[in-house]
Parts: sequence; C-alpha cells; structure tokens
Amino acid sequence: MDRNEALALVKKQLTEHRYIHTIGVMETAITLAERYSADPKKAEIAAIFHDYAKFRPKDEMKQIIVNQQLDPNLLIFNQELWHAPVGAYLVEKEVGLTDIEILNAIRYHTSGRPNMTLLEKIIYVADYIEPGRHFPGVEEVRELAKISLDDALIKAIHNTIVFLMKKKQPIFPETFFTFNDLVKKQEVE
Ligand code: DGI
Ligand code: FE
Ligand code: FE
Repeated sequence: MDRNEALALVKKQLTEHRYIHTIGVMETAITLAERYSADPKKAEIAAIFHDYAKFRPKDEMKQIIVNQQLDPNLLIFNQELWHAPVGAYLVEKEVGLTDIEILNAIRYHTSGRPNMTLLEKIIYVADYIEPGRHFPGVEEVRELAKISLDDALIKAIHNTIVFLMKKKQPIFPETFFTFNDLVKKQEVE
C-alpha cells in the first residue's frame, strides 16, 4: 500500500489534530528507520495506522477485546491502552494489512512488551518524540534517540510511568515488564 492511499484511509478515522500527529509520527519513524537500519516502508505504514482505533467507541473496543480474546487485563486498566491492540485487529480486518511486524508495532505502541522488535521500538519512540509533542522531558528523549534507540525508549517508558504515578493512576503491568526487560538487557552488556 502506498503512502497516500494509507493516509486517505486513516484520515477518515481521526480528528484533524490526531491526523497531524500521525504525519509527525510517520516522518519521525522513517527517520529512525533509516538511522537504525529498519525497513522505512514498514515504519511508514505502521506509523500511519498506529492510532487507527483511537476514536472507536468504548463499547466497540470492549467487545473486540472480549470477542477476539485479547488480553482481558486491559479491561481493568486505563481505556487509553485499548486502541493499540484493538487497532492492530481492525487494521487487519478493515484495511487488510497482514504483515505481522507492522500489526505488532501497532499492537504494542502504547504498552510496549518484553523482547520488542526494532520496528516496535521505532514506532513507540516516534509516537513519543514526533514534532507535535511538547510535554516535559520530550527534548531529552529526542536527543537520546539520535544516539541510542534503547536509551530513548527506556527514558520514554520511565517518563510515562512517572507521569502516571504522579497522577495516581494504575500502571499496566506490561509497561513495567517492558521497562524491566530493556534495563536488564543493558545490565549484561
Ligand atoms: O495514542 P497517543 O496519545 O498518541 O499515545 P499512546 O498510544 O502512547 O497513549 C498514551 C496514553 O496511554 C496516555 O494517556 C497514557 C496511557 N498509558 C500509557 N501507558 C500506560 C497508560 N495508562 C495506564 N493506565 N498504564 C500504562 O501503563
Ligand atoms: Fe496511540
Ligand atoms: Fe500516537
């Protein structure tokens, strides 16, 4: 699928603001793919569709989680987490994408997971540092992303966990598992 076709499909699913965010993630993901020797075409498509399900009604997402037997734990955590795995399902079903690397990059773009692939890391970091993001700490992650994708990813997850804790929000276990996995791997290096 080419870029313009993909963008036209996703535009219908998103608000103007979220569409502009998507373009930012796309451009950032391609840059990171070139920098870290991933497939820029896969990065482009995964980025374009990463927030495909962002505006689906809560009830529809809940039904998909139950009926498609996605992680039932999702239902007892922040519904902000749902659009990632539900998005992977819908992008396959409605758009017809079948590339498992692309689908997994969409599936894990919010929580991460242990043993993330290069493409999954790129989409996670690109989502965090795209030029439209302005939260505290983002500039540090942008700088890290020029040197080490793993260091950028660890910092982004660290910031997300601290942000949620400050708001006294529960942390999805996969987010911690992702952080632990990355940090443990650096210990043995
Ligand atoms: O969809 P985006 O806004 O572009 O970014 P995203 O997919 O990373 O979603 C960010 C939202 O998800 C944000 O509101 C925080 C929330 N989130 C991320 N990780 C966790 C989480 N919420 C909980 N409860 N636990 C998490 O581990
Ligand atoms: Fe998202
Ligand atoms: Fe996003």
